[in-house]
Amino acid sequence: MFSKVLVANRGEIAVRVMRACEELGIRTVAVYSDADKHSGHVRYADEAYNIGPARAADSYLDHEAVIDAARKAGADAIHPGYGFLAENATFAAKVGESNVKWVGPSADAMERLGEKTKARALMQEADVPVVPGTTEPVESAEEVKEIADEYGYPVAIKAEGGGGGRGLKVVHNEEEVEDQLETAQREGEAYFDNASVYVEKYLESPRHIEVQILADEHGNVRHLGERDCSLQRRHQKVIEEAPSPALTEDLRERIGEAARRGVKAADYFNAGTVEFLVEDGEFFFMEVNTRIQVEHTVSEQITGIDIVKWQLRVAAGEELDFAQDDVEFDGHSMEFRINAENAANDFAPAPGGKLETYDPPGGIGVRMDDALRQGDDLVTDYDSMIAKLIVTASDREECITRSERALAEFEIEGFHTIIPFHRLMLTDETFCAGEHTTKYLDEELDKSRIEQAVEEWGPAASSSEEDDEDVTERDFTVEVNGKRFQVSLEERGAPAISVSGNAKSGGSGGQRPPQAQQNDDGGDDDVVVEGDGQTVEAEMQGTILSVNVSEGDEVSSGDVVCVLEAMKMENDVVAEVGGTVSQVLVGEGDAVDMGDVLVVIE
Ligand code: MV4
Repeated sequence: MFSKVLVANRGEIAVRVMRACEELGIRTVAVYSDADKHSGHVRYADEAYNIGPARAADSYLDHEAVIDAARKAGADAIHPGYGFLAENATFAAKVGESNVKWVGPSADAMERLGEKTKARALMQEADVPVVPGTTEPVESAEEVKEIADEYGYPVAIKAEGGGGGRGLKVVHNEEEVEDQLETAQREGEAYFDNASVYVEKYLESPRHIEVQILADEHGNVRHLGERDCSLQRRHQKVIEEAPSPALTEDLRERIGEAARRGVKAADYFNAGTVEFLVEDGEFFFMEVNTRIQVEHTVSEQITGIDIVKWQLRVAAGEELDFAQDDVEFDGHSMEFRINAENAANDFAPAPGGKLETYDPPGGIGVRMDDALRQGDDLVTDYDSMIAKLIVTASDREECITRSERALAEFEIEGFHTIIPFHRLMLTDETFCAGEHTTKYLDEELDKSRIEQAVEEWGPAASSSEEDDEDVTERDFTVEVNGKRFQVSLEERGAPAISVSGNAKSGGSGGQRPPQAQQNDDGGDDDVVVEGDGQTVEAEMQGTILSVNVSEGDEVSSGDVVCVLEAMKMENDVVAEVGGTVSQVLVGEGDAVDMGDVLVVIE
């Protein structure tokens, strides 16, 4: 086994890999850019090297800088995580040449599967169903039309180097062929330095199903079941789960075996993912991802197999020690990507900010993969995903209720996250029924429901709309007849005042600055209290059961002025100070809001 591994990545995946190293007794080396000087992966590692400026091209993507750090550290292997250099065959080859082990497939296998038409031909050869279409690049509009005539419109024109929806053009009729072909070629050239394109029959509403593979250098290939990643927004996955709610046992078995066959035919080793489109009970190969993926976690949860540890063992030459039949699937798991984005504003990434509160959930079935701590500054240079919540339970139904519980526990303050969006999905009929396809978020979900969810579960909406009105909100913990209540009091038209100076939480006689007070229920029974009397206020919403004082009465501190029924309990409202009752503003049976003035004592 290796003695020291450099992790050429950042954030949660760097920490994930280091955790596996830790358990295997391997020392860990972090690399970081100027933007990540204080990031979690640097904190976690045994040693760390600055590899350049914030710009990824000058740091995390700089081949020489990464290899140089490995040399300085004396690392014997490099794990690339996902993204950055993970699928760069040139870099993988360079690592090998520098006598450091690449924790991943061979550069040759990466190349074989990186070009889409090559991969399609290879899979077809291995008897893996591919989407009907070409296994050779096409050059002319005539060729596209011929294929479309054979399979029928719509067809997809895809860039050879494509991925993530870039360089994918859908053609609905003959008139669109010329333009779309040109666009696909142009995008392929611009994004992937490769103008070559090919054509497939376009499936209108497929599910995205991918199979996790582990393979060693001795010819053993195992699959760890499928993941369903159909819930995507603009080609970004948001929730992934295993197993898929859309597969029959028979389809599951066939798709898993097809993935094994394909990977075996490619002479592939290490971890990998074979992606499929599934529609009407049929599955079609789409592409292979030659790296660990963000959502590997859900496969780990239902199989109990540590995929990252196996990546390291396989790279060190070890043989997989379990047969396909030994892989047992147990329960259901969902991964929620916690992105710092505002779902109500087209998922705009947070502009930055400090993690003022970070209090992740715990308890049975809850796994957090993250790299941050409360107080950290948000690093927005690379990715908006700040953490992953992975929830596991005995079946999908329990997984959904457990996920609702876990997401409700999750407290993050300082910027928006997509937690409200996840909570919406867990109440969404289509998602809960497991009937969503890859089109669902972009084409079917009503946007106003997202806005509602953010309003309901997002960061307290107080600031922006109400700031100009001088609203001070103060939180109190009160015990009423031994029961604990958390209340927030809103004070309108008042200068900000500190809690310690003015809060009187026990009774209802909180002192206000000597100026006109106004309650804020917006109703027609607004009360203006003149002068500098002591107000007795309702400390929660409820109903007045009885009023025990009249105007002109003398009261002493501790006297009951009225009884308020709230939350099914009768609460005595007492005077905090003695004096003369100058105003009684409520009567028996009145409904009052928290903060309403009940009685004034001069
Ligand atoms: C397709 C397809 C339908 N038919 N190919 C999108 C990303 C790229 N890697 C492949 N993609 C698709 N290819 C054929 N022949 C539909 C998609 C697609 C999609 C696939 C997986 C997950 C989400 C998606 C959203 C839109 C389109």
